[in-house]
Amino acid sequence: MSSCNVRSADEDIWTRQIFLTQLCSQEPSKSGTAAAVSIAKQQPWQLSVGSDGIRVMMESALTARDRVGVQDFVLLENHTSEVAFIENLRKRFKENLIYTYIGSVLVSMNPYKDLEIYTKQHMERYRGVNFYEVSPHIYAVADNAYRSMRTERRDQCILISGESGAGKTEASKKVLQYYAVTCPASDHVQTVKDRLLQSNPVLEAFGNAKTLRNDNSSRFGKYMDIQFDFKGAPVGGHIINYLLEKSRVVHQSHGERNFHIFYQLIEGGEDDLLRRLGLEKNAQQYQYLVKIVRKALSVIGFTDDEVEELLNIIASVLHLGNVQYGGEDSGSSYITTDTQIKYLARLLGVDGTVLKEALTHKKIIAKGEELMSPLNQEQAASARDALSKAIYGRTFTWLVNKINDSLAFKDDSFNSKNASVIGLLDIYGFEVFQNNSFEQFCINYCNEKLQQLFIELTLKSEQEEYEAEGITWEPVQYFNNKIICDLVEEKFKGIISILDEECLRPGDASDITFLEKLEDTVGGHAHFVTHKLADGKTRKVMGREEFRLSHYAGEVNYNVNGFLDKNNDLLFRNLKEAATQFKNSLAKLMEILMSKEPSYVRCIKPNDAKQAGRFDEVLIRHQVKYLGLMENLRVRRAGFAYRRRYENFLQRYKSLCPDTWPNWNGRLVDGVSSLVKHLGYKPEEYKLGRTKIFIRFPKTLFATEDALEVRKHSLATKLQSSWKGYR
Ligand code: AD9
Ligand code: MG
Repeated sequence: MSSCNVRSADEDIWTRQIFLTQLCSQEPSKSGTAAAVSIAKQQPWQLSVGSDGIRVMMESALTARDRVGVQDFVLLENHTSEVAFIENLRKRFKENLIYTYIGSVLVSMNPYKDLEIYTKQHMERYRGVNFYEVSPHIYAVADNAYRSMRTERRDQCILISGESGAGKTEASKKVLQYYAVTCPASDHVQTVKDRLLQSNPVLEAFGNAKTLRNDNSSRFGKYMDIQFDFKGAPVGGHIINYLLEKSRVVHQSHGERNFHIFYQLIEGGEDDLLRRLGLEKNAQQYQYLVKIVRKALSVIGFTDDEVEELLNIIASVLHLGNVQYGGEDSGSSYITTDTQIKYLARLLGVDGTVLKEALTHKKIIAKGEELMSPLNQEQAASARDALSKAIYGRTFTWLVNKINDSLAFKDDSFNSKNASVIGLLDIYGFEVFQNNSFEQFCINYCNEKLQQLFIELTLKSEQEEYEAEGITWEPVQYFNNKIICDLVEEKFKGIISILDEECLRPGDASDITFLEKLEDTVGGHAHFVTHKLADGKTRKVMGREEFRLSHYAGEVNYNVNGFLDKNNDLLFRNLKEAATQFKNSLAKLMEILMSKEPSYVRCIKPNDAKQAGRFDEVLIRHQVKYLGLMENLRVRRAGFAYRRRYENFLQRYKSLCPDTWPNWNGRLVDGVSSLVKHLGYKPEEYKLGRTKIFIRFPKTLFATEDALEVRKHSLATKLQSSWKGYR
């Protein structure tokens, strides 16, 4: 009995196919077993061939396709059927096959458990190997982007999208790890690799938190450039961060937590450190984590003093949170927690009296003179919160800048402008909560922009490919979410412009007047709804402080409470930089991404319970819908389901035609042409482009695959007899 040491059914089917293809391309005169053994020796996988082995392998290769589904959705028989799409996902998920392609787009299901598919051996398997010759994997995407960058000298970007908890951050870490292990290294490069890798635990400690949807939710968006030199070694990096959810510092919804670093510090800080910071220990649980973060900070190049400073600031924010107020009869406020002020003054290096005044008064300018006007209890508490948020936000920016300094290109002999770049985008996923505020509005707007980019670029590149190959095709209808992007960002008439205008307007501007302005300006828009109906009546199902946007991913009700304050940060009033700044930085990001060749990873969350093995069909169908996967598939299939370069096609199927077997020496296109004619392809079933064959229907390809199996079967029977003879 033969055994084939494979790790999954998916790999099984592919390794078998590759094995058999190679077997068929051996010289016919060579003994079958000798051929099989020599092939097995060249493979990374273990293969032992027994007397009835080859026959068994082939039978299972055919049935495996039914069991594990297709590894590229374009090969689905019924490509317009959502049911078939979901069924394929389900089959594969059950077999722990979390990756599936739509052409070159990778669909990734979060397994919620550790799979043995990220080992060094796996990395090696994907290194320099053709996309289609190995089973789908995030490493294949990483490797493909790397090789395109090297061979075509074109900057690349890998765009990872999906809702909160779908696996974006994990995917981006896998990509980074892949480059760290497989790219060439020298001493300097090793330092860069270490720093790139260590930037993750640091940013996650300060920028991630437990939410209802994800225990390690990124509360900021991240775009990271990895720079490579002409040898393909990573020599630098740069991170751009987007909109940290600062409000989490002072408020967390029920069941959610503050940023990880606070717990790591309190629960894992050494006793004398906590004493210095005026903090009390809680538990031992995080001892390990705070050490990881400290180690990571030191790898990145933070000095001990800088780490201490950073922890001082984190402790200050904790102390600020404990500052309490009392109220005077006059309406002004005073601080009741003097110990906190004592620690704060020391940690922040400011005078206690000045700090107290700053936390209970605001500066106003009257008749050209600066005066301190007292705040009432409520105002003082929000000034305190605003200070906490501002300190934390600025610290985060400082941290990112420090990481960027440490990742910056140091080698004078090489100009960073000559570096090739792979960008990695891991941005917060689309969010719908019970109560959605300004933060969700920005996050979901960002997702709209990315979806638009996806639609434009997938369509564009598909069209470009047909054009380059000289193939005509019919464009596909799809929902273009530009209409929603415009609703949010259009100059003067868009939601952001109206919000900015209200922030700038002196007098009685409030969240409610903002909502009223929205109703006046965009009230008739097909994707915008409030409680007010066109005939003046009210829509009962909606609150009076809400507006609803019909996003491409679903409907979200936003509560306008706090929109003005958050847009126009209370403490550092800089009216030109508010949601507009976010809008501009997103526009810049789109520019960066457009200038690169994109690869896509579309992450899907299998259930809301964060559990392994649970396939929640309703939830998954919703994501398939809003990620536009069916549209993506339709576009991919609009012309042709399958395409392959002539040399690869010929190599795989040449044994099926006497003209091309064992070798074809003429022009590749002529070889392919003879081959498909011999196979009986009808003219409407395929087209020959400049470098590739395009096949319209999967069934044509399956028939060819089956023919290949049959041929191998008969060859195997012959081999089996010779195997017996050999023994
Ligand atoms: V958010 O928008 O930042 O809230 P992400 O980033 O999409 O979200 P994340 O990558 O953090 O989600 O994944 C959530 C959790 O799912 C991880 O903490 C892991 O426990 C789990 N996960 C995700 N991908 C994998 C994987 N490939 N293998 C195993 C995974 N577990
Ligand atoms: Mg994340």
